[in-house]
Amino acid sequence: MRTDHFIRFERVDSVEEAERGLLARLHGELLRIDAVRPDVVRLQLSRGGSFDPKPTYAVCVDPLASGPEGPVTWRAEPGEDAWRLVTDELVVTLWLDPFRVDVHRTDGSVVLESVPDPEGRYWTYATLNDAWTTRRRIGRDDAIYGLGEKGGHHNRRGRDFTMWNTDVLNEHATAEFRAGLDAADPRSDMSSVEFDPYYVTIPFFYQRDAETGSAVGSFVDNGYRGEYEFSHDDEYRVTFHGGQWTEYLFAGPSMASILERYTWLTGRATLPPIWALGYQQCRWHAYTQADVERIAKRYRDDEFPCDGIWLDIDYMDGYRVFTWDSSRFPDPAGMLKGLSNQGFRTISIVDPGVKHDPGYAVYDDGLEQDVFCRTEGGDTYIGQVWPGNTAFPDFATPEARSWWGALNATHVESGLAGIWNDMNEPATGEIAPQAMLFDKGRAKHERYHNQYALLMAMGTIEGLKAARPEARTFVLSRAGFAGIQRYAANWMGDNQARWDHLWVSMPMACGFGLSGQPFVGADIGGFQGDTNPELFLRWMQMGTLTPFCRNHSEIDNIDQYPWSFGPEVHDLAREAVRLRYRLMPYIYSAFVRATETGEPVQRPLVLDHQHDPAVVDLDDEYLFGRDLLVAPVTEQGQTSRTVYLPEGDWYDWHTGELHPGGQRITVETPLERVPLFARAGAAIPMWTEAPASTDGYRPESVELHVFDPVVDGRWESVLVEDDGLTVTHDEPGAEAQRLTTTVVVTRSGGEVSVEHATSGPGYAGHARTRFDVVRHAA
Ligand code: NBV
Repeated sequence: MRTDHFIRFERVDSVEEAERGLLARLHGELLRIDAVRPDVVRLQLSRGGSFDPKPTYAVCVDPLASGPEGPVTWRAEPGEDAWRLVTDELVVTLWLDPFRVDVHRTDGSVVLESVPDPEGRYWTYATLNDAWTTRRRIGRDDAIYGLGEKGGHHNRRGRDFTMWNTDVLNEHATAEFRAGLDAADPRSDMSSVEFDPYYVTIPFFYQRDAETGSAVGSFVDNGYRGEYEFSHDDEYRVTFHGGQWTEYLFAGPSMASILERYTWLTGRATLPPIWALGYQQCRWHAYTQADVERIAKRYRDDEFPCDGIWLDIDYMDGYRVFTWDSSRFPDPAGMLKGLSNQGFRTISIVDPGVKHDPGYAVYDDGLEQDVFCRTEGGDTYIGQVWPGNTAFPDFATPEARSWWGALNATHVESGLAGIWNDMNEPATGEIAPQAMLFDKGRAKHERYHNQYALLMAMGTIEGLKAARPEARTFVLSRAGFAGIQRYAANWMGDNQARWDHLWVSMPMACGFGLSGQPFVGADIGGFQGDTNPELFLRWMQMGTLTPFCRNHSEIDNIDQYPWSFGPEVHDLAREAVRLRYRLMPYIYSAFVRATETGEPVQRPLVLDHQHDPAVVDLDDEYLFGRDLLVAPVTEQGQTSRTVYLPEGDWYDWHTGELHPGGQRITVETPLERVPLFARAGAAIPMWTEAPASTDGYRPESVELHVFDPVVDGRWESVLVEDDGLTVTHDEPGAEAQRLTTTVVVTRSGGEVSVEHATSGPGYAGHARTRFDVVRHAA
């Protein structure tokens, strides 16, 4: 029997060579260190003497199956003081007494170094009341990136973060956290851009060494509440309040390679339907069918491109999920058909909470099928959401996921194109969620809380695929966990109509992108509070150059349609949206790359320019795809701003002026445009015009905008074309129904040449007969 429940892992009792690495025994527990890929290792510590076979649903491959490089070569080196696990790229040192783990690259550079406590004792891991803590070395000027959706600057160094999916604007959900903070702490103000925690949890981060610019990565596969403390001078600490310690360490040194490995483990986004990349019209408002039809007609009359019309909670009958309010929507199928005839897709919100309402079919059936979460005493757990008392599907069970999938499948039979999942932190209003147990009452709430949205999206996707096996799926989720990119896009929840919230959506989107989720966007215009013409326009100009582009605002706000602010804003917003549509082939190809490599669509400059110290803290501009640099206007009345251009040469999109990189320049920001630059050497594919929507748009030609390089070299750009809607692009190998065009721009002895070659079997409906090469020269 244990007498001390504060377990300090102080000494290793024995070590042996195991299937893929080392197996050690210490303090009655097991420690496994496995070679996953040449530059990735996994550390696992047991509880109660055995390993948790599936800590979370984040990892979707067998980590011990071969990676893309083939079988990993490794060897175990026994020793007196330490055992070593050596791969082609890593050396893991397991020190026996005192126990600690250090990881180095084979060139001796540090990946992880354990840090002793103030008494000089190394525990590496310690558990107290089931909470694990580890301490490691960090340089004072090292940068930290990732952790998914977090507020504030994209370099997370100097701050502490909590991992607990939270309905940010719910004062009950945030009370405990806020109470623990000093009133002067910016994170105690729910409207602050540093508020923490947020809706999404992704326990994955990068540490960039200030001296060498090299990066390492860590992903802790644990869904319990956690804390990352990056505010200490020479060490960082990570704590998880339950579960086991399962961690993947990535040696880098490039951030791109770490991201490739991380998304190999947790999966990559599936290719979205092309309409999901168009402009989306959303608003929380008690619309009637006639209102919705009027808005759609207005977009078409105004020749304002738009692909998606969204329905928020008021389309339902008393907030009962999977119902329609028939007084306001007398003929949903007819409405959806009419919208679809005009080239619109319609997306409806579906919250997880099922109204506690005996007699309501979904509730009755859920009870009968036993798919709701229970309390310890066996009651159905009840929270408070829109419909009042609400039951929550137990998405930890496959039965509940399938049940939910089938409900979604029936729901979209009306003609809905996609599903919008809100309140899936899960948000339970005034009632704390902790009494909500999972897995038929067998699992504590804490084990699944952060995974709730991920599991919900899994169920939704299962249903959507069954309903329309040939179609790509689209789900937008507010909450999420590592791996959410496999099933859903994320929007950044309830932001505010404020300039600082416009700014923070950049580092937030980049944090998502670096954490495996490329399909993200903020509510354009700002959700909470009334926007104003200038803020709305500037947000549209930025939002149209982000992965997910949706105008959304809260009920009772002033109207926030593009036409709500007079003709000038209307025209300029339309110009911004038209540019997005003209760039669609480029944006689409960037998404294809994201699905293949994990490379984000919107990303901080540090990802592509990791060794440039000038971009380490730069987060008021970003790259959109590989070749466009966007520097939004983030302040009211701003008429110019400075822009840092990284290595390379950059063409001002609007004036054609060429600027060498590696310098900060000042550019004018008149109301009609935000600074946008194209990389010299790039070939940016564009449609020749902006269609009303992507629906049925099959142009005869695509323009290849070539930005002439001014130094000798070779540049490659890739365009992928397919039908944009079905899964035929995903057939194996050469069967994939798509066309891939590689454009090679070469400059040699001052001469620029452009060549392009297309391969692939094509796809149904392909109409392009030519490319028009448009040259941009200095
Ligand atoms: O469904 C209403 C809103 C929705 O518009 C918003 O986008 C979500 O983030 N929802 C939150 C619930 C109400 C929040 C105050």
